[in-house]
Amino acid sequence: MKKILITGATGQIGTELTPALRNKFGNENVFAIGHKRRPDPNLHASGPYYSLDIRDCHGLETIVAAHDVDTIIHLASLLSATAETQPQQAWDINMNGLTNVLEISRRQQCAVFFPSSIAAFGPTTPSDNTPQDTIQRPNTMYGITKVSGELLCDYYYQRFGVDTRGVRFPGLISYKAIPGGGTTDYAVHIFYAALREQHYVCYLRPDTRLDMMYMPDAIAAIMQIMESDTTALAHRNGFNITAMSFTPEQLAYEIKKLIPEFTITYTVDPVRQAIADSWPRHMDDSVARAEWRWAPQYDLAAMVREMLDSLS
Ligand code: AKB
Repeated sequence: MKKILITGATGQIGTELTPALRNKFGNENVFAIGHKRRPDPNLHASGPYYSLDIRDCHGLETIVAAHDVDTIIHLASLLSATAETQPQQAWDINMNGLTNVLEISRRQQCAVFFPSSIAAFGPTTPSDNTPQDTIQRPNTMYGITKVSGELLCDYYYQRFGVDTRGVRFPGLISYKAIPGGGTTDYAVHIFYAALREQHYVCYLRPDTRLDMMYMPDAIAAIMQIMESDTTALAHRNGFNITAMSFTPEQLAYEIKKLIPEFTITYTVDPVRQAIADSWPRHMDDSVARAEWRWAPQYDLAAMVREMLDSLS
């Protein structure tokens, strides 16, 4: 990685990944692409920023070619809950965006990072210790675009030699950027509510267990897999990775240890609950640990402490 382009740079991951990559590779070598969301002023001021719809293949290729980009980190996509409200739009953005990135990478010889998700699994997948290679029959549009994306990335590697790599992210938790349109967003919103109102109304049932990860571990994972020796990789795309797995009830209990007056109640949203119920409760990420030494640093207690410290 020398010259890196990040799509979806104004989203939850991009807001933290862009400065991290700029620190490491130089501001002028990291090109941030955003679209609908207004960029953080630092993102805009610290290096090159372009506003572009990811479906604009010609516009994207012009930027890649003009700057000799060698790596594309493709983060732009609609998340699970939003995708259920506009499934055709989600297919268009998620799949045509990825197809553009892969075609440009084939022509311009770029490596590609594609984030898949726990959403690439479905209700018939074993939900405890979900294996790396298992049944993938998701029943959400977001999940369908994620499993299709994994397959398309594998195809571009096998057929055209494009250096594609990727992971299946769980819910990501960060104090720097608020997520939008996801099913796991509650695990970020709860901290703001705990500090402001000492109360949170959760849209998932108290016993809904899902995999989660604190953002510094997610950023480290992207850098690590993109810098790993490809000869050591038997898999390339869709590595299971997780750092912790908890229910809303367990997260609330951990927050209560530091804010004793905090309370939680539940008003279940049937759409997001059905999505969460179709996802694994806990993935087995031993293949990523073995192939490129994935090792998260944050557990539930450490993440809660840092989230509350940073937001107060
Ligand atoms: C979502 O909830 O849609 C995302 C994800 C798990 O991919 N955070």
